Amino acid sequence: MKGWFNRLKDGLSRSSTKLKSGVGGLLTKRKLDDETLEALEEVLIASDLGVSCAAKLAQALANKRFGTEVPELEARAVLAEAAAEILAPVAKPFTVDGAHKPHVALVCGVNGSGKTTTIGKMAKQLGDDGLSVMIAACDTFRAAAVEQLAKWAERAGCPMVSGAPGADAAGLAFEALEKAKAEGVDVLMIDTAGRLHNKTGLMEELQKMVRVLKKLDPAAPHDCLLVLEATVGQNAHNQVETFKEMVDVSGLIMTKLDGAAKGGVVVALAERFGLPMHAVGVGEALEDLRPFDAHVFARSLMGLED
Ligand SMILES: Nc1nc2c(ncn2[C@@H]2O[C@H](COP(=O)(O)OP(=O)(O)OP(=O)(O)O)[C@@H](O)[C@H]2O)c(=O)[nH]1
Ligand SMILES: [Mg+2]
Repeated sequence: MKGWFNRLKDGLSRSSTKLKSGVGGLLTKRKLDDETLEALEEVLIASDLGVSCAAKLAQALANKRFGTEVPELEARAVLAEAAAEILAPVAKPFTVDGAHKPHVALVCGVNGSGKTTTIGKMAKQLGDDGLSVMIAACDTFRAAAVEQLAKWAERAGCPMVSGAPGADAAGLAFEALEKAKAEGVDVLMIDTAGRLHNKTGLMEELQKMVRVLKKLDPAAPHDCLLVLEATVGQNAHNQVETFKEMVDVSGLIMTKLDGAAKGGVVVALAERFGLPMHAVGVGEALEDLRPFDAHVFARSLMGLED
């Protein structure tokens, strides 16, 4: 099996290829001047890093090498270092607080962002770490959702609580927490229906789930994870804002970094929201979701070796 660094690097290859050719094209046989720096910022913005991060990264390069000819590889190394600095404060793995029995993680996000798959992968990984996990299939909206989650629960070897199609999601979340408490489970992961920000009904349902969980444990949910897919690029900003208005988003998970040249958005989100980035996904397999590492991510994004 390839190491995680290679998986991430391969996954991010669309993003890094774009950055590599952009940066390389600018720096060949010319000194780093204001014009080049401005063009560099544009390349970074086009790679979804956002205006503010692009300026920071370009400034980092200017500080080191203004007025000199910079070999492309060195330039990318400096940019990666500056990106890693922005990412470092948000690189916090998902942790389970043993004081909570169970630690409740509510997982939300727009349609198809990767919530169910991510829960499956996390359940398996947490189980492998020796924790007992229970999954609540509170996506009662989509008929095939329970079946999909059941497959993951089986793979992870953990119990799943589900209800009839169309059942009240909040009621089911309540039942699941009751059961998880009674059984002394370590972690309860709650899958929810994908929602679009314009569907107020579904958004309100999410708030209702939070309210109902608090009846059994005033501190629950202890985590509210927002799953984002990288393919949406800049739209991820809107998604974070919308969900933050509805629930107390405690951390992010970014999936599908393999599917888009938009990996730079992770840096922009880190800078703008400062929310923990718990994990990143670069594929559909179990081992394709891993804790987020600032250095490794930044180097991979810039197409560099570890
Ligand atoms: N390439 C790639 N595909 C992924 C990744 N994560 C999830 N997927 C795929 O994306 C599709 C949607 O994932 P789901 O987990 O069903 O997404 P969801 O958010 O639960 O979707 P809804 O419940 O319909 O809102 C599935 O085919 C997953 O296998 C990833 O990191 N990379
Ligand atoms: Mg789902």
